Order: sequence, then C-alpha cells, then structure tokens
Amino acid sequence: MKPKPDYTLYLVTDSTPAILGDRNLKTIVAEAMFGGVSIVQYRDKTSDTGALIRTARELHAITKSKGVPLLINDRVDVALAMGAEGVHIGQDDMDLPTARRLLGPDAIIGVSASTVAEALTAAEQGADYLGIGTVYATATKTNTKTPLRPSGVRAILSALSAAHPSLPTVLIGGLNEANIPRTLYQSSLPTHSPSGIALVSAILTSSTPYATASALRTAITTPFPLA
Ligand code: TZP
Ligand code: MG
Repeated sequence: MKPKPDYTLYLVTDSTPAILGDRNLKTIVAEAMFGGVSIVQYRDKTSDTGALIRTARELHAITKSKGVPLLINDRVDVALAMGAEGVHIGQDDMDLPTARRLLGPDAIIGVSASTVAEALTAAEQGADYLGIGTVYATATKTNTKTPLRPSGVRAILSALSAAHPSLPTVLIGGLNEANIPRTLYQSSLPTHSPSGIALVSAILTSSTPYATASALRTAITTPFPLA
C-alpha cells in the first residue's frame, strides 16, 4: 500500500560545506525529526554513487525508526538500490513515467514545478506531490528562474485546483520561520492551501535543529495573524 506522507515540514538535505560546515548530517536529521520534520529528501549533488547509497542507507535507518518517509533527489537508481520510499525529480531528471515504471505504483514520486505548464503535466502524469518554487531567491540554489513569490504560487495552485484539487503541494526556496506564515497566507486560495514547506538552510544551518524544526512546525501550522 502506498503511504500517505505528511508533507507539513519537509527537510531537504545539502552536502556543501557552506551549509553543513563540519557538522554531521545524520545527527542534524535525527534531531530535526524529533522537532517535527515529517518527510526527508536526501539531496546530495557532490558524492559519488557508492557514497550516495551508503549515506542514503544510514539516513534511512534513522527515518524508518520514526516512520518518516525518505525520498532521494534526482537518483532513481539510488532509491532502487537502497529501498527508499521514493524520489524527488526535477524537470531535467529522469521523466516521471519512466521513474514510475522503475519504482512501481507504491513509490512516492515528487516533481519540481516552477510554471503552470510543468505543474499540470506532472499532475497528469501521476506525481504524488509537487515541489513548487523557487518561492524566494535563495543562496542554496542559484540556478533557478525568477522567484515565483506568493502570486506565482497562487497562479499554479489555481490552475491545479480545477483538475487536481487534492494533489499535495510543497513550497520551497528562501523560506524561514519569519516569512512562512505570511507566505502561506498570501499563497493560498480559498480552495487550496499548500500541504507543507520544504527547507534546506533554515534547518541545516541551525545549531539547535530540534528547537528550529519545532518552531518551524508552529509557524506552518498556526494561522496567520490577521488582526
Ligand atoms: N529547489 C528550489 S529552491 C531549493 C531547491 C532545492 C533550495 C532551497 O533552499 P533554502 O535554503 O531552504 O532556501
Ligand atoms: Mg534534480
């Protein structure tokens, strides 16, 4: 049976010294999960295939112990090799129908979308969720198009709401505890709110990942103060 992930607080990992310093990724992930991270994507653009599989296995041991799904960024082969719950693919990675054929119906497959057309195509091809971004410019990923900002997110959600009203969506890019409440408020439609927030630096650069994840979860789940 396919799991139904909780996308509320979605941690995307990074492998660069600029973000991790000399800290241990597995320790940060474990602490952040105790603070409320509900899904983890292992994103590592620098390690070779052997190291990717080894680290993914180690992370999987940690996530599995809490029932948190682990998705692998880009690499369907790595996900297959170590039995991750799924993958996250971008527009330049393996296409979704091929990934689905390789991983099977129960795998969680997420797709990055930065335009209405990309979102609708991924939805029609059976993506399990969409990563919508970049919402705001971020130093973590610089090869992105013009930031969508909340108005661009709303345009995508509005296009999805007709044919794919229940497809989960996760916002990514430049998000932090301070800007999450208003970003969620400004990005939502009456009929559709994003299912969660994906973050790299806000969690990975924190010296207290437990407290940071917990504060982020509160920022995501507390209604925006209108008064
Ligand atoms: N995809 C779009 S933006 C981004 C990715 C992987 C990086 C987001 O990083 P941060 O540090 O949360 O802004
Ligand atoms: Mg990719």
